[in-house]
Parts: sequence; structure tokens; C-alpha cells
Amino acid sequence: MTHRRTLLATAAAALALTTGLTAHAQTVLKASDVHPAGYPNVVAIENLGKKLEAATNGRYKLQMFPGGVLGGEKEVIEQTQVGAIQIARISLGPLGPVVPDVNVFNMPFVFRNEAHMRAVIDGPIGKELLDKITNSPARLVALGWMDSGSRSLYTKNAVKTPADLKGQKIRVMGNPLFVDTMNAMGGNGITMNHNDTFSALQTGVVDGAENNPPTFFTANHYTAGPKFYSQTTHLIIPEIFVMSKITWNKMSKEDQDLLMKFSREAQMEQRALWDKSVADYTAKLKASGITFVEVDKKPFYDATAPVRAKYGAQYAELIKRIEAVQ
Ligand code: BDP
Repeated sequence: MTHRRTLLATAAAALALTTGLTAHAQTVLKASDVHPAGYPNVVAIENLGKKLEAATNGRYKLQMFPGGVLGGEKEVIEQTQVGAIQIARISLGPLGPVVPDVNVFNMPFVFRNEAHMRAVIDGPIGKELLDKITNSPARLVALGWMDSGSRSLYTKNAVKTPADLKGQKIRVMGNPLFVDTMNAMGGNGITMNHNDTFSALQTGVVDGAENNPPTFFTANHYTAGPKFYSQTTHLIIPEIFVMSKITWNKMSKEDQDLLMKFSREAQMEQRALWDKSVADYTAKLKASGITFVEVDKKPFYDATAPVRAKYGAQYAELIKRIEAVQ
């Protein structure tokens, strides 16, 4: 190739690029997660973004902000409601104060075990709850569920009965339901953002917290004081990912359908990654010297009956249907 021809080719390529860019305006979807890069939920949402980008020839591009850099989940929900964040992956816990109907899944021991919870979110009740969120005044569109295993206690002592929690300040997620739950379990529930919990544990502002093994490990809470992981499994709360309704309403029906399809796939992909991560991080916690304690759940189940009565009264029919799911 002569020098002149190379120049022409370069100019043509540059022109093609510019035309390409102007022909397809790109919508950037800012996505938020409190978990670090590599966490199952983060990976599943990133992959959803890649599929959406490919299927729309780059009209959409998802930009993931992991590690809570956009704020705690309460703030992230607010930002998503006003359209400053487009996709929020959050626990259902902090959504309770915004969409009270979801609290039925946030109640202690409402699911028999994780398999029961999965059967419920995969079935008609799961779909109904997603629709309730979307149809609520919260200005959010519920895209899909994710797994979060079971939450158990991590403290400096082994907790086998409610008496073992006496006088202990335990960090819980921001929802009065969880403060009531922890108080009923024998401790003192203190709400704060996930990303503030590490220093609260380290400085003794709280004596312990409660979460699943992957979070206990990846948030480094296991290095901040707790020595025991007491398996009360008192909460089996699904995660959820939601879109700002402001963004959703600007999408074509076709693009909305694509997003819904990839959301369902993200839900399933996260589940496979999740199961592996629970096994991996449980092993890592044990290798780091954390003692896993078997707990008789009955005393905790009984102690939290008033919480289920208080928050569940208005959902009696729904709770019966949940219990009937096999
Ligand atoms: C983790 C959830 C995350 C919550 C966190 C918490 O994945 O969404 O923010 O717990 O305790 O299990 O705040």
C-alpha cells in the first residue's frame, strides 16, 4: 500500500466510526451493588449488560459500580427512584420501608429453608411480588430475584440460645422489622449501611452482625472481631434488582422485552454462581479460624413469633400460600 492509500483507508475508517457513533446514540445504564467486583450478583448483572449491549448493537451499555461506591442501599434506592441510578441490585430488606408489601419475605423464619424460598420466588408468588413492586408508587420496575442464602449471626461468642445474645449490639439492615427481629432474638438490633459495618465491628460500636457466608467473608467482617458463626438462619431474604421507572419508560417495548429476558437469565446465572460461592467462602471462613456453630432454631423461631404476628397479620392469606409451596 502506498502512503496515500493508507491515509485514505484511515480516513475512511475514521468516518465509519464517527457515523457509527452518531447513528446509534448510546444510553448508559449505571448499575449499583454494595458487593465487590467478582461477587455472584455483580457478575450476573455485568453479563446481563453485555447481552443487552450486544442485542441492541450498543444502543445500551451497562456500567457497573460495585463496592457500594454509589452509596448504601437506602440511598441507592432513592437515587434509582429519581433516575440518577438506572439499575440497583439490593437486598429486599431495605426495600421494605419503601414498598411495605415486600416485608412478607423479610420476616424471620417465613421460609422453611432455602429450597422453599427458591420455589416461592420462581413461582407465581414471586412473580406477584415483583409486579407489586412495579405497580407500587415507588417508581421502580422489578427486574428479577437473586439468591442470598440464609443470614446467621457472627459474634465474639457462640450463640446457641437467645440468652447468649443478651446485651449484644447486633448490626441489622435498615428496616424496623429487623430491629424487632433482633430484639426478639435476645440482642439489640442496630441499623446501619452494609459498608459501615466493618468499622463498627472493629471499633466495638456493634458486637456482631448477621449475614450469609459470602458477605461475611468478602466484606472482611471476619477480620474485624467476630470468631463464631452461629447458624440460626433466621432470615432467608432474596435479593432483587430493580430499574428506575424513568429509564424504563424511555425504552421501546422491544428493548423492555429484551431486558426482561436477560434479567431472567441473570437470575438463573447468579444462582449457579451463588451455590459455588457459599461453598467456597464457607471453606475460606473455616480456614481463617471462624467456628461454625450448629444451632437449635426452635427457641429463636418461638422468640420471633410476635414479629411474624405483627408484620404478617395483614398477609395471612399470602403466608398460607407461601407455606403451601413445596
Ligand atoms: C447482603 C446483601 C446486600 C445487603 C447486605 C447487608 O447481599 O444486598 O446490603 O447483605 O447486610 O447479604 O446490608
